[in-house]
Amino acid sequence: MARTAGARGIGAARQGSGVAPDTSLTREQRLQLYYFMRLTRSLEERLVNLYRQTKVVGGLFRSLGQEADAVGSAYALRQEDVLSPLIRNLGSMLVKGATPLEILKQYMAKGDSPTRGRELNIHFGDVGAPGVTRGFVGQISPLGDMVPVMAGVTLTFRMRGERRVGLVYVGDGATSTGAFHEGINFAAVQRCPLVVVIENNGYAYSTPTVKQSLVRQFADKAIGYGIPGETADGNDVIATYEATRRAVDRARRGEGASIVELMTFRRKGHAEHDNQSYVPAGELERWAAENDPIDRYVARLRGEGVRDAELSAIDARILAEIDAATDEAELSGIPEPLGALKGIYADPPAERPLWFREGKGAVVEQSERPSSWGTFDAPARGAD
Ligand SMILES: Cc1ncc(C[n+]2csc(CCOP(=O)(O)OP(=O)(O)O)c2C)c(N)n1
Ligand SMILES: [Mg+2]
Repeated sequence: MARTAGARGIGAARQGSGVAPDTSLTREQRLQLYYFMRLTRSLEERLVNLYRQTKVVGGLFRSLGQEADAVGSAYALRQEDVLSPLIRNLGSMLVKGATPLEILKQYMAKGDSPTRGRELNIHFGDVGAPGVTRGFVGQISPLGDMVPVMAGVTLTFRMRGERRVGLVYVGDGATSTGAFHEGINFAAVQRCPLVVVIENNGYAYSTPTVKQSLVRQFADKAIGYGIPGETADGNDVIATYEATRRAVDRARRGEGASIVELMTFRRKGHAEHDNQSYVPAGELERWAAENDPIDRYVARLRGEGVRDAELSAIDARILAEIDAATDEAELSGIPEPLGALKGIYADPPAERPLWFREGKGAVVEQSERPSSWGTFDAPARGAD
């Protein structure tokens, strides 16, 4: 990725002994991949603590076991590229510049969170001019619908002659929607610089992948759209990065859309409330013991000469960062009720908008509502 370590505090790169890295990533960048995976996991663990204290508003979605797929794929993008994440792409958003403080405030629906308490979990975006914004689109819940949206976003890149790329994530379940098909077909035909990452994590809620599709691999669907498709090990952060990078480079060269399928496993339920009773016995334990993306990457880094002390220092820095962000987020206030009207009406409003119907519920209005309650506190038309 074009981004270099720095703002996030990974120490200056130092050359270690041991096996030479087998990709073009520098040592500093390889440590940064570790940093983002560990940050994702630790931040989600903190969110679980807060959830159990009832401080999280709404559901909590984990990406346990999928950190390599989220981080490695997003790392293949440049700052000016645009990413469309899903609920299991906290790691991708962190790579693109989302901060733990924003995430914590957003999950706790604080008044100064990115959506001011009006949306939940990681449903927020930051898009606009390249270089000014971080380039992640606010996600919507209907599965697959971000594919046509990102086909449109990347069509504008092509039409303006901008060498920017878009990346949209879909789960195995989302591939069964009409929106996925329409969006990817449009992107293919229009040669949009779009990378469609299919996160094949074994389940769509309680539906196993074998009941989702008869294709052997989701990357095989690419043939039907006339675009390249590749399957990679989604629990190997380097393999994920390299496969996505190939698709990103192709798109940037003007060669159009492609599919990257990342093989991974959802080790938690759909959300925290889901006890995964439908998962065969032993499957979760097997993935945790044999195919944890962070454990695998740590083993690899050690083989390349990274010392445990370096990794522990990164872990300690992450913990301090999350502790500070949690303290700050907890101190933030809840949203003001009338703040719900901000951004809904023209600013300044042309009329005093009411959020209840005048003349209804008269008893409540007389006895309980303070004066001006129910109206946005704005001058009436012509007041100036
Ligand atoms: C069109 C549509 N149908 C159903 C849902 C309800 N729903 C939300 S997430 C989900 C499962 C998604 O599975 P997958 O696409 O594999 O993503 P994963 O959760 O595994 O990351 C379902 C059925 C929805 N949001 N949109
Ligand atoms: Mg899935």
